Amino acid sequence: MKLKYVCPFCFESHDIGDVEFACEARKICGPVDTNGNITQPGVGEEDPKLAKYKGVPSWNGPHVFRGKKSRFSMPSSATCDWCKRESHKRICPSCHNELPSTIDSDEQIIVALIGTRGSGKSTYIGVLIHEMMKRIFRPFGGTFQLYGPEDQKQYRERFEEDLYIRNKPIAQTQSHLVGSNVTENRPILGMLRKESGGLFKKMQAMTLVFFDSAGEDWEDPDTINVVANYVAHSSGIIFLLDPLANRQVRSKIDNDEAIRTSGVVEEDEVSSPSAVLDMVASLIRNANHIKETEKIAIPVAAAFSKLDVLEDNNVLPPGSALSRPSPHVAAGAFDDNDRKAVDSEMHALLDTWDQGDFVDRLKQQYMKASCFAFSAMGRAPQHDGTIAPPAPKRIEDAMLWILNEKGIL
Ligand SMILES: Nc1nc2c(ncn2[C@@H]2O[C@H](COP(=O)(O)OP(=O)(O)OP(=O)(O)O)[C@@H](O)[C@H]2O)c(=O)[nH]1
Ligand SMILES: [Mg+2]
Ligand SMILES: [Zn+2]
Ligand SMILES: [Zn+2]
Repeated sequence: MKLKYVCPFCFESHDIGDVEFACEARKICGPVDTNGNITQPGVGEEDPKLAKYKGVPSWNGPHVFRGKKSRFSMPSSATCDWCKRESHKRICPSCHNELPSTIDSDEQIIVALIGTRGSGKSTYIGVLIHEMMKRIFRPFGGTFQLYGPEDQKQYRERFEEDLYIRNKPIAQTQSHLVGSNVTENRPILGMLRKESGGLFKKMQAMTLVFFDSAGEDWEDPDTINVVANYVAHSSGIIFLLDPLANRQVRSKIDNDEAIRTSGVVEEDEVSSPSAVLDMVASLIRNANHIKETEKIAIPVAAAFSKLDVLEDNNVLPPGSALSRPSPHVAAGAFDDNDRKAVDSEMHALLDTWDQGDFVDRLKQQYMKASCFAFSAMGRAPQHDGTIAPPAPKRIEDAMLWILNEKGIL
């Protein structure tokens, strides 16, 4: 039984019965006079919470009210105190976004994506969601769909149109918070449905929540609080690193063009991965009251992006495990031996790149951590900046590992 839930939009945690409702009869609803008659049907109500979330000065929405008090379950409907009509539209008491209808029943998996500017987060989410819808879960007896129309719209506008239609890289993600200005950066929700194994097959459904943070959010102590809740409540962390940010790696690559078009933000310009890793660990420790001496139980995948550039420029050792295609989907099962081979090869590479301390810190802070490498696009953008439709490599590995660690595959 769920006693708490985390809003997938603002990542605040609430008791299961702590929910508000928005009137569904907006056109006829309105404030009432002393006799209980509606005075101005359709005027709606100012909603400062939703306005704050969306980063706009004001927002006019439907009337918001509470239902009967309930401690151990979430009420499924409530009666509007203005128009007396029943509403099933449950909203988060903190941000007033409409909660998914499965919030009180299905498991929710927040996948926190962390990485400094230019590490490849937006491209990763854009291509991963596409691949999850088309291909990745099929051999596991599962399907993945975006949750609702707003998720579909946001996915199309922010990711799909650039990557798959206009064939250009995604623009730098804006921070949620610039000075005192908030801009909306709505997480994208998807539904993973899967038949459980065993004798009595049962349909499992879970909501996957992806939040595309801006690289800057992880560098600035002022903005970090925005993302603190999000990492603290995550089921898994995917920490993206751009190997090309490392000077040692760049010195091994003659192809300046590939480095230029791959949008590299050099290591001196952004916080070091180890520093971000430590900062994230202390955010999680503070929020979840975990002692310094204890390791954090959230699995962390340290995934190195832009693998295509390493491959095409002979940075990888001959016979490299990273160059092999990802085996999990073809096998219909998570191949842990392959995961271990990739992990140890990445450790060896990081040692030669003077980044061995990163792995040490990772293992010190987190109980379960593993290194991965992938390419979201499969190739560097052309010299005019355009990209061919993404042909990803090993993009599923980190995600499948986290789901496997959670016992979902
Ligand atoms: N070669 C290559 N380049 C890539 C790949 N994925 C992303 N890039 C390049 O990396 C740049 C940054 O990618 P983004 O996905 O925007 O990175 P981000 O982490 O979202 O960056 P911020 O939004 O600034 O935090 C893009 O302009 C791409 O050109 C890849 O798989 N291969
Ligand atoms: Mg981005
Ligand atoms: Zn909320
Ligand atoms: Zn009403």
